[in-house]
Amino acid sequence: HAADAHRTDLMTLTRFVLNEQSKRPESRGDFTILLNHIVLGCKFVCSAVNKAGLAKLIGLAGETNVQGEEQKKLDVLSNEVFVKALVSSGRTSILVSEEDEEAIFVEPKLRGKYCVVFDPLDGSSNIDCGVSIGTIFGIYVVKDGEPSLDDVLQPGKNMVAAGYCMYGSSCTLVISTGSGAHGFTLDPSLGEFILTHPDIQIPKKGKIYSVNEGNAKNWDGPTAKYVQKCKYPEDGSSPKSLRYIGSMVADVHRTLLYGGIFLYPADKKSPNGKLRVLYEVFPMSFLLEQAGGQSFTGKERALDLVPTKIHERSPIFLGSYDDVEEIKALYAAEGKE
Ligand code: P6P
Repeated sequence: HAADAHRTDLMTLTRFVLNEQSKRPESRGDFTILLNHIVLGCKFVCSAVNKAGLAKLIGLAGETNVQGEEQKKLDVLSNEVFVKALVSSGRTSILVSEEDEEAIFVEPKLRGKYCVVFDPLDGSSNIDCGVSIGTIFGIYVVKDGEPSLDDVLQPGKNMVAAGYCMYGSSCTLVISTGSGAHGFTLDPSLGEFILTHPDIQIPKKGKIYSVNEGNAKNWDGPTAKYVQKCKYPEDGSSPKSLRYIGSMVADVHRTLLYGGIFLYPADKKSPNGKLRVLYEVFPMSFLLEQAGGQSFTGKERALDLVPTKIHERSPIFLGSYDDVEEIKALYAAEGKE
């Protein structure tokens, strides 16, 4: 029966990526090995995050435990796990982590052809109240010669893969290697990520806007006008709903599946917005474009931006194609004023 076939024909993330890579004659399995190490990190963090509450109770994870040892905070612990997993994969040359001020250059004997930029635990301030948080990553191929920061200061369109893992009611990993965005859910009994959302397509237009309204006082004209239109539509359509979790992975995941727009605009306090280009804006923009949506910085297509610093920030407007078109038109009109 079809149902049985579905139940027994488990499409794991590893199988899925091997299938994808087998279409590329030049691939030698390096990417699959790299991805397996990223997935190992995600499984570790998933387990640690799920225990965080209990750990707090019994004095682990960021507290002093029964032996009186200062336990590492989850974001520090997660960062160490990802750095160690990526270095030991032997497939990376440069790592950029939200947790490390400087880029990490892998020692020559362990170098590989990829650079990974990542936020090991984005939104970690939400851990204590149980709100979903996540890991976000993007992957570049190093240029020839000695690894240098130029290998990671590339526009997002040069990424060969990007993804996030959300630690929520279930552990969901969404990834793209350039042929669509695909969602996998961790089956804890198997310890495998199973394909549950093949080829995600974001609705062309959505009914939800997602922004921190608390910053409204500091918004520029186009953003203020756009949010006003969401709340008081001029064309007689019904107002959009506001959904803002304050954890980028959760807000973007909902946007990807339900449609709508996620905004972290510039404001007078932060002229470049808050979110980081390399390991928040680029990976999420890559995924949204692969799902048929788009991502805009207020000036240009987000993936065209060329970063000059590894922790650079940028405003971001991402989501359903038609919704982002509306805010692009408002910025274009401002440009003409
Ligand atoms: P605000 C979490 O701290 C984070 O980096 C993103 O995950 C989230 O989208 C954003 O900041 C929330 O920022 O200023 O609205 O609290």
